[in-house]
Parts: sequence; C-alpha cells; structure tokens
Amino acid sequence: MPKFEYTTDFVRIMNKTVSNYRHSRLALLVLFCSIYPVLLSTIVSAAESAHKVLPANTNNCLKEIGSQLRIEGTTFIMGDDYAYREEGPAHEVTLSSFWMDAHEVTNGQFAEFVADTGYVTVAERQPNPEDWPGVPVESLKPGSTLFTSPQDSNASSSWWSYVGGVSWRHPEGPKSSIKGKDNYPVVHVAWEDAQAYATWAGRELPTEAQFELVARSKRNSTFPWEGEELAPDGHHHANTWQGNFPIENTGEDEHVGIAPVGCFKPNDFGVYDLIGNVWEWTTDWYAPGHNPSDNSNPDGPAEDQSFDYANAGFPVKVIKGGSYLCAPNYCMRYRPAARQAADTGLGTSHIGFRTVKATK
Ligand SMILES: [Ca+2]
Ligand SMILES: [Ca+2]
Repeated sequence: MPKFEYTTDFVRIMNKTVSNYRHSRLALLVLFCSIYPVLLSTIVSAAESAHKVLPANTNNCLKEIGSQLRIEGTTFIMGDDYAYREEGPAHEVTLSSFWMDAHEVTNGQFAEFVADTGYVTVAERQPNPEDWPGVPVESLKPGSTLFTSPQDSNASSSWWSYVGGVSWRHPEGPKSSIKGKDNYPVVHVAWEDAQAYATWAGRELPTEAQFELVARSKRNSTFPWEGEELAPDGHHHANTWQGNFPIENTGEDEHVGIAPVGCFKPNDFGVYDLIGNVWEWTTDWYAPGHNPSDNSNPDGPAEDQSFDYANAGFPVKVIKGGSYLCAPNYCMRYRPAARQAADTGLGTSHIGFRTVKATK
C-alpha cells in the first residue's frame, strides 16, 4: 500500500486562517468589517456561479428520511499506519451495539428541532461585546465561515472567509436559502449546535470509534468499497472533489457542491455518506494519534489532553469522513481512518453531523 505523500489539506489551511480565530478573530473581524461590502459581493457571486456549473443529479437520492440502523457490537481494527501520522497506530477496538442514523442530519430535520425549541445556533447569535474589546458594537455581526473557490491557486487565504449573515438557514451567503433543500445536510453548525440537536432527539453524537466502525463498511481496507481506489473504474462511491482543488471542480461525481443525503449507494451496513459530502462531528476530543490501550468502547482523550498543532492553545474535537471539498491533489481524508481536528465554536460550510443511540 503506498504511503500518501500529501501532508497538508484545506482544513489545515482553514485552521490557520480562521481558527487561529480564537487568537486572531479580532483582527479577522475588523478586516471583515472593513472590506465587507466588496468581500460579500465577491463571495456571493462566486459561490453562486460555482454552483451553476453543473446541475446536480438528484434523481437517485434517498427519499426516506430519518431511519436508523442497528450496528451489532464487534471487534475491529481502528486507525491506519500507512497514511497521515495522526491516524495511527492501527489497533484492535471492541464496541457495544448501537443505532446509527442512516444519513447525515438534514436541513428539514434541523428545522423541526429549531421550530420545537426556538434554538439559536452559534452562527446566528449576536457576538457579546465583552468578548470583543475594542471592536465597535455596530461591527459585531453573527456569521459563519464559507468556502469559495478562488480565481487562481495563489489566493489560498481567500478560500475561507468569515461572512456575516451566513448560517444553517443561509448556507452559501446571506442571501442564499435552504428553500427546496430539506434533504441536504445541515451545515454551519458548531459542535454545541449538533450536541443540542442530538439531546433534543434523545440521541448522542457518535464517538470516533463508532463512526469509523460503520464507515469501514465491514472491510479492513483503505476504501470501504470494492477496489483499492477512490473511484474504481471511474465509479464514484462518495461526494468528493474531482479536478485541481481549489480552482477546478469538474463534478464527475455529479455533485459540484453539497449533495442531498443518500445520493450515493449505501455501504455494507446500509448507511449513507459516512465518507464524503460533509465532515461530521464526533464526541471525541482530538489528539494527534490514538491511544491503543483505550480499546473498549473508546471515547478519546480527556478535554485537557486535547491537542492539535494547528489549533494550539485550546481543545478541539474530531471530525470524520471528509467532505465534498476533499480532492486527491490536496486532502485525502475521504477514508474511514482519516480524522481531522475542528474548533468546537466554529460552524463551516462543510461540517455537519449525524446521531447514534445506545442499544438497551
Ligand atoms: Ca463532488
Ligand atoms: Ca459525511
């Protein structure tokens, strides 16, 4: 098995430009506010044009929303010693049985939660002036981080931008909407938003081990389908990025952007999109590697043991599965063993979640 050559990816770029955020958020916001009118028009037009390139093929997407599948307890090999360092060591893990959502939580499902509870997501909350000393109150705007394909490869700093008015209701810009997108995965949800939904639904977010067991699709291989390739014989099993990321998105998998849930075939457990479409939150705190002795229903390190080089200074959670922005030339995290750290207080346009429930 070849060792992957790439050591950087777009999320790390995002972490450098945005989630140093906790440290540079102030500067970012001031910058954002000062260039807001120009930036916004550029972002919105770019985002809109990016999604007009090819019509998505949604003919075969999942129609039945809300089902869960029982996953029998078992022992499996978690982690990988051949790809990115943080995925190792590969080690044996035993899990009890649980139920898992068949698909990512959708806009329609999240809307039910919000209608029932009046919940306001992090991206929709007015920033507290006490947290932003020196910033004029009128400049503090709720918002979230948005990916926009740059016009050229040298514009890496513009791939991710904090944009006022962006939230799960307006995922592609403040003037965008989720009308007609009930079956798309909800995005721009911070970890606490996902956790609040799970609690309301009487469920939980998955542990990293639960996610990885099911994502492996009963196989101990790099990819959870036949053929040791991302797209064997040109057949796509997940919504990823084809072309030269971040400039060229050919949409060979028939989805240039986020796809509705369940447009690709389910895995051997009957579960959809664990690989690709949107990254998904887990309950585990992140450390750059596994503890092999944490092998019975593992739930990761303690919060005070959480650490990531790109997010030094505050604890971060594990996200799994990769997204529609993962491309072979940049981010090879569309594999079950792949993992990434994410700032819990930050929603983005490529992170969603699903829930699990313990069996009784
Ligand atoms: Ca795609
Ligand atoms: Ca996913």
